[in-house]
Amino acid sequence: MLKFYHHPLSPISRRVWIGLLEKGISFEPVIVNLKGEQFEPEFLSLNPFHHIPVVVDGELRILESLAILDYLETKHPSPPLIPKEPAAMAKMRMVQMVTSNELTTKIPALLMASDSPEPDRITFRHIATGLDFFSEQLGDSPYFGGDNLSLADLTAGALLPLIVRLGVDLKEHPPIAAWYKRIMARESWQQTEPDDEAFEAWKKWVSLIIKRRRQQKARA
Ligand SMILES: N[C@@H](CCC(=O)N[C@@H](CS)C(=O)NCC(=O)O)C(=O)O
Repeated sequence: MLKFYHHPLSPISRRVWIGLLEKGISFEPVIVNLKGEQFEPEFLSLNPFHHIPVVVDGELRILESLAILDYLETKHPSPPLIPKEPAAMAKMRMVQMVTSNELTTKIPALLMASDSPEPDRITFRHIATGLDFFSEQLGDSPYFGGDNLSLADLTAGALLPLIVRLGVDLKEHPPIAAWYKRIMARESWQQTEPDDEAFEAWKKWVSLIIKRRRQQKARA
């Protein structure tokens, strides 16, 4: 059976987790404790960059969440999560890349801002630009790929619950607020949503990593 190395609080792993559930693929979950297990030789032999998610399917090992999602789609085409029409396909990939490159990268700043009395206007403005872009891509459709769920929804939709919890208000972006309600009602999102206690633990743990990295940089 396919092995899925992940952590329930990782928004990047969650894209794949939701994909497995939406496609009804059986899998064996392996939780990687990110307080150090990712640096152990056994895990580094799967991913030398010490990142989750990783999928092992028979002899095949796949890292990088977007590559894993493409693999799952090709191997299990039903229900389809990649639109066939060229413009819809390009839109899907843009939303995935903007989520990864423009929004996920802002999580550390957002997290630090949530504990600070000073509002981090630059980070919030950057996120608002991302959400405006998403609104434009969504248009009047229920999902980014049109009437049906696509990998764009999985990728953006695994991150948004986190940025909302970190203080981003979707009120200014009505199409995204409506889309957010729609995806959060799906069984696969409900099943993968961390509770408040887990979220607070995640916040503490990531803040610690950020502070440690800053100290290491200052010393170098
Ligand atoms: N580009 C990778 C990024 C994966 C990633 O950054 N994962 C984080 C969790 S959200 C991680 O494993 N962090 C542990 C570490 O950096 O040691 C992907 O899309 O799979």
